[in-house]
Amino acid sequence: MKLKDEKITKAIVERYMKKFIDNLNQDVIIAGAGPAGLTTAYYLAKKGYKVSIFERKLSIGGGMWGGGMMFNEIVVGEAGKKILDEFEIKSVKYDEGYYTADSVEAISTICSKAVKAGVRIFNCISVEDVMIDKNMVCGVVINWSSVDIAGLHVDPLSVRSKYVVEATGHPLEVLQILEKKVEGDLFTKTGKIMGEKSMNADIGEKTVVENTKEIYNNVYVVGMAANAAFGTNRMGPIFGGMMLSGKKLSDILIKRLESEQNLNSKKIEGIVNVE
Ligand code: 48F
Repeated sequence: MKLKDEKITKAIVERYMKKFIDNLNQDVIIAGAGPAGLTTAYYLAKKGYKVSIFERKLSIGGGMWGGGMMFNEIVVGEAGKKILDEFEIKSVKYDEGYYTADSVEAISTICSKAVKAGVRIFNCISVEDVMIDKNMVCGVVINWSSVDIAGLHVDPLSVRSKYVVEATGHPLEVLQILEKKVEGDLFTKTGKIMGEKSMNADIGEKTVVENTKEIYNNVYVVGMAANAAFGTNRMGPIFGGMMLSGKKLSDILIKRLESEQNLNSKKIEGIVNVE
């Protein structure tokens, strides 16, 4: 059989378009495919929810590939090790409460399991704004990252979702936009983004899980973005907190999505007044 070049093109374009169109109305959209966003997405997809991630870069994985200062090993604590075990990522005990893993194995496995669980990852696409209806965030505005990099004046497209997750890490790209555009305050002590504090692994690892929560109507922060939003410390190349934050957020969102489903079925059965 002679391969036809134009058929290869048609296959790619048609299949991509189908994938894109099938993902225009999601349960959850995540901005950023770092370890926190990917872990959140994995647990949600495993429960059967429609989740997609938009990632600015060509490669997914955020800051995990490089371990610490490009020494490609990561450190996790006891709780983080349990998540590595769940993902079947090999870890080695270094000392009491310290485990190490190969960062390449860690992030490639998390990504692979997330995709196999049903997460749709759209790389090379940046989230540049959110959609808001009556003070409720209801989706994101996206564009090719290359449009932004080239400084082209090209209008974006939008994708709807019940919930939006800010997982862009240190720069808090989505929240920075949200802060400027929303009426009223963010759900922080000051009503504004509080900003990341300096490195302290012990505090940062604990607070990243505490800070994983809703920060504006239908918008949740996860991973490093959670600490940067709520004004606590960065933690450097210890990654258990990122995965634990993702796991916590998936639990919160699963509960919220389930209670919404229950309410909808009661409406259909006429138990609850639709008004
Ligand atoms: O930075 P990143 O890895 O965030 P994370 O998942 O993990 C943080 C750790 O890597 C590390 C740390 C803790 O150990 O301090 O830094 O919280 O991943 C964020 C991803 O978001 C992408 C970015 O390219 C990266 O892959 N990103 C950033 N802005 C946008 C975006 C945007 N506007 N749209 C889409 N993706």
